[in-house]
Amino acid sequence: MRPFITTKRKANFYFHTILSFGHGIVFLLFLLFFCLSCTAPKIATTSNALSNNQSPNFVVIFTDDLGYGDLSCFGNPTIKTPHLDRMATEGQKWTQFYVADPVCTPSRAGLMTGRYPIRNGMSSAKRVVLFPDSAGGLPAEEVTIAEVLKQKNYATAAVGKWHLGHLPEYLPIAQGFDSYYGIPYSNDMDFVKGSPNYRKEGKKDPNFLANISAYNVPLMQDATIIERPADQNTITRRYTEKAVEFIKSNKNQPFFLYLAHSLPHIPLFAHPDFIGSSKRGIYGDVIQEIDWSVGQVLQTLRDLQLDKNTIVVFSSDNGPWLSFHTHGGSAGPLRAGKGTTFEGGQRVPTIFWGGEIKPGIIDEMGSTLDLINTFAALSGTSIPNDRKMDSYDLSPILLGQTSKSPRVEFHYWTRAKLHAVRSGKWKLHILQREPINYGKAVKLERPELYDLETDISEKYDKFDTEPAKVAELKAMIAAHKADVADAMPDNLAARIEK
Ligand SMILES: [Ca+2]
Repeated sequence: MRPFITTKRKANFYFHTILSFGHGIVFLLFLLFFCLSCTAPKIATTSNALSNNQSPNFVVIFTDDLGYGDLSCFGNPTIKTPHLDRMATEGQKWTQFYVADPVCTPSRAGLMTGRYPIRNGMSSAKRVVLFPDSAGGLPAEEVTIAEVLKQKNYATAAVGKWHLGHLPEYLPIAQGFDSYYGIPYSNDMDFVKGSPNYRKEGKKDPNFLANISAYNVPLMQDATIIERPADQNTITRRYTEKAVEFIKSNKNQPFFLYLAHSLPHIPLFAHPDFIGSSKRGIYGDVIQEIDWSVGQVLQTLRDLQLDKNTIVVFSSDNGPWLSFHTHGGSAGPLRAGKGTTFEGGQRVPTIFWGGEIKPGIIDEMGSTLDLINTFAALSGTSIPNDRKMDSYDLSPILLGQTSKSPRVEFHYWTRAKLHAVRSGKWKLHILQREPINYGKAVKLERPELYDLETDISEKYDKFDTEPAKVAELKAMIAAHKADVADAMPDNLAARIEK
């Protein structure tokens, strides 16, 4: 097995620090860290792993632009998601789960590394996400979930949308994945000039279907383009087949599958079997096909008797793209959507399933940032300790050993700016981007304070009546800004020179 640290310049990763015995203080700090990390979570984890006599498998099913209100089990009345509903009943449904940024690239960088994108160079004031003319990607020195799990020789596969760099040195196979099958950036990129305007046509017809030739997006196997334009009508089905094939061929060893659907990001496409299957137009058809796909993955795990030893997470990379009207999703009761730091942009429908997870509805805070630490705890691997991490171990709450999440705060970043902070039930906004799409961010003349427990829709500003809370959250913002002052420079904005 390829030792992951040497696959690229992973300078100063944790073992280096651990072995620096000459540096007494560092070693003492390590001992302290080690002792602290040996409390409840690690013990629990070990027993879980031992009961199955094998490290648990992990599957992350990540959708693109799916809103908080788009699944039946999160309240949608016209989209049917029986497989996800069953998954939520058998597992844990998390109602306050956040992504690291309200758009694709930085959100994915947060999930993969457990670090706010401002730290890892994937947040930029100049560009929102990576594009086909981008020269950059997730820096090589960042440590991904796949690389963490490679400490225990996990088989790893990325299937679907990547969007952390399409050049060879940034693709999944350079970031700890054994294989990659999917489209390297968004499915609306490489637009062919002269094709119908999706925004215009989609507003007229909830069932409008683009021609796949309007988007010259490549489908890749590892670092090779195998189809262009990708046939997006069959893409969800083919991702599913690849995912099932990977699980079957690795059933006898620990594996990590990252299945990142490129839908329901516009343009919307579904297999003919699903066209017209919902009352919600093509958007609903797309979600129902993704639901079918989830069912295929979970049934494969049951059939192979891997369900008790596999943790599956379902989530979305950001909120719904509201400017596409019926072709965008719904944030349910949450305010605004994709591109904003209101709840609709960053709170996503999330389900954990499998293994020893205790079924229930969790109204505590969690984040995709926490997956790397949680998976490390459950697998007995380590996350980097030579850099600042923003990841909490959620395994004690997943396993029912506690009802409290270790995450009690969240910082809302986008485009290299801190917009808001949440502590407990309180959220303070200092910057806002207007509700739909990518309008200019506005610095508020005075902050706005919302109680997210009694006011989930961020409607009733409590700034005037809670001065002490405002002061406390302002102090948190100042402390967090100071803490990220040593962040990596913008690695997202560089363009390929022509
Ligand atoms: Ca997205």
